[in-house]
Formats: sequence, C-alpha cells, structure tokens
Amino acid sequence: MSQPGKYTYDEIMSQPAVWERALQVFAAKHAKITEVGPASAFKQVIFTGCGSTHYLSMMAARLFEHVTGVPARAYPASELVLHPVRVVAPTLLVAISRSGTTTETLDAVDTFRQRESGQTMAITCHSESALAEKCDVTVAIDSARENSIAQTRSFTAMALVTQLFAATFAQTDTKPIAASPQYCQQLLNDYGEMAKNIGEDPSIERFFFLGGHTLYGIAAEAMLKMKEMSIAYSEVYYPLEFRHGPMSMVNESSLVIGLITPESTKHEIAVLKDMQARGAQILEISAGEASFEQHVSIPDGVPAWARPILYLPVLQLMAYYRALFNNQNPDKPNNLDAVVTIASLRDDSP
Ligand code: F1P
Repeated sequence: MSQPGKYTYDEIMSQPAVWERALQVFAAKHAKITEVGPASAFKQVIFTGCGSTHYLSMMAARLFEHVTGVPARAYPASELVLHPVRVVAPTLLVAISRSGTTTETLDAVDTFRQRESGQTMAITCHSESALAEKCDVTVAIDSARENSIAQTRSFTAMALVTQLFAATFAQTDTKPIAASPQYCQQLLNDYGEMAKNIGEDPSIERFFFLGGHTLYGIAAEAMLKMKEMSIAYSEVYYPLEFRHGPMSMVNESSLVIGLITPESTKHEIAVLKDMQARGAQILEISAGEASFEQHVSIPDGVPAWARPILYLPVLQLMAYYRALFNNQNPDKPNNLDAVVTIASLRDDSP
C-alpha cells in the first residue's frame, strides 16, 4: 500500500518528462494532423470533453480561435448530445478524454458523426480506446496516464497537444514550445515550497481561482484539482466577473489566486487589489513583474500561445499539499472514479 498521495506527487513531478514525450508524439503525428486540412478548411471547430477535459476544451477553444481566427467553441460532451448546437459546416470536432471511454464523450462523437459531415479528432491517453477507434485522427500520449484518479500530467500533456494543434493550424513556428518541459521543471523547483506553505496554511479556508481568456479553463482545472483532491472550498470566476456578486464571499480566510493574462494585466491586478482591500490573501501568477508579495513568475521564454499549461503545475502541487493537510488521499478522491460510464445518452428508451 503506497503512502497517501504518493502517486499524485510523483505524477505531478513527472510532468517535464511527460511533456517531452507529448512533443515527440505530436511531431510523429504531424503529417496525419495536417492531413485534416488547413484551418481555412473549417468554418468552425468544436472542442468537447467532461470534467477536467471540458475545462481543457475551454482553454483550447479560446486559444485556437485566437491564433487561427477560425471560430471555436467548447461544450461539455453531454450538452452536444442532449441539446445539439447549430453547427456551421464544415466543422471539426475535437474530442478530449484521458480514458477515451467516457460515455458522454463517445456519445457526442456518435451524435456529431450522425448529424454532420465534419471530421473528428481524438486527444487521449489511451491509443487503443473506443474514442480513438471512432475518430478520423487520434493523438494519444499513453505515457501520460496516471494511477491517481485526479488528472494532472494527463491534463497538461493533452493541453500541450492542443496548444501545438492551434499553433500548427495557425502556421506559427512551433519550435519555441520545445522549452516548455524545462520551464515546467523550473517552476516545480522554484515554487514547490510556496505551494506547500500555502497548502498547509491553516489561515486559508477558501480558494478563489480567477482567470480570463485561455486561462479561464486553466483556472477551472485548478479549482477542480483543489476540490477533487482536498475537498476544500474552491471556486472559479472570470476576473472582472468576481466583483459582480461572488466577491461577497471574500473574507480574511480567503486566498484569491489571479492567473494574469498579458493582454489585460492592469484590469486583473486591479481586481486582486480590490480583494486584498477586503481582507483576502493574494497569489499572483503572471509573466510580468510582480504586483504582490506572493508571486509565481511564468517564464516568458515561450510565446503566449504556449504559456497556458505553465500556470498549472504549481497549483496542482498546492492542491496536493492541501489534500494531505485535510487528511485526504489525493490518489483516491472522495466519491470519484477515474472514468464516468453511464447508460448511453443516445438510448432514447424512457
Ligand atoms: C473525464 C472525468 C475527469 C474527472 C474524473 C472523472 O474523464 O470526468 O475529468 O476529473 O476523473 O472523469 P476522461 O473522459 O478525460 O477520461
């Protein structure tokens, strides 16, 4: 019996090596991926997944649209089955699933293929999965699988693929992203102690993750890690939205974590200052110069399109330490299974 959290800690710390592998997998599949066609071949790209992979889809959709100019949306897989959206053909559906067996995600692909003439791509950690079978193109990083239930390295490896996918379709030079694994290692080395101190700080009872643009999906994943692993009070908001009501929950036992975008730093920092004035502790994560004492510096040695995943490793560690502080085993989160399988949503029997 391994000590509680051993799998989770090792999986978080293995991300630099797993990201290297994800870069190799993408390079090996590059020709197949570009066969899907240039970005201009599509009027729309839809990203989908469930739980963590829905949040990943949110990051991927904002990034893809930002760098290619092609309209992109993210939906939970269940929504695509139960409330089909208007699809502007030709559409590319990108289905993201660590297991490749989540019922809703498989159903979403089936529904799309039945209704649309578009193409489908799978991003997964199981190359032999049902999802990989169903889709026209599959990018699988099998080495990113976890023994833990909560997604950590699988999420960032699949997110790395979506960042590369967007840059490739935008015909942007993807070579700079090769530095990401070493920056991940640097962040884990430089901020592991800070993550532990925050995770074990009894004065913090509420966690608020704020992120805009591509960082909303990353902030949502950080919120879910904190919830899943440690059962702590944890919420996510777009930064300026936080003032419109939810900040009523801010008190002296709150930590507001700002995932700061380069494009709207001034406005997002102003929100953090407002929350500090209301008694909250602040953790700023940004590529710029620090405005707050607690600051994680995101390396700017990679282009902006390659930065979203760099915001996550320190926050994963923070959730891990809070889990142990709360006497939880992050390897086996309360109530959760690694995969949610239910009766098919496409089974219309009453
Ligand atoms: C989706 C998922 C995870 C969640 C939990 C249960 O799995 O909902 O996002 O954190 O592990 O499964 P998958 O479709 O990505 O395999």
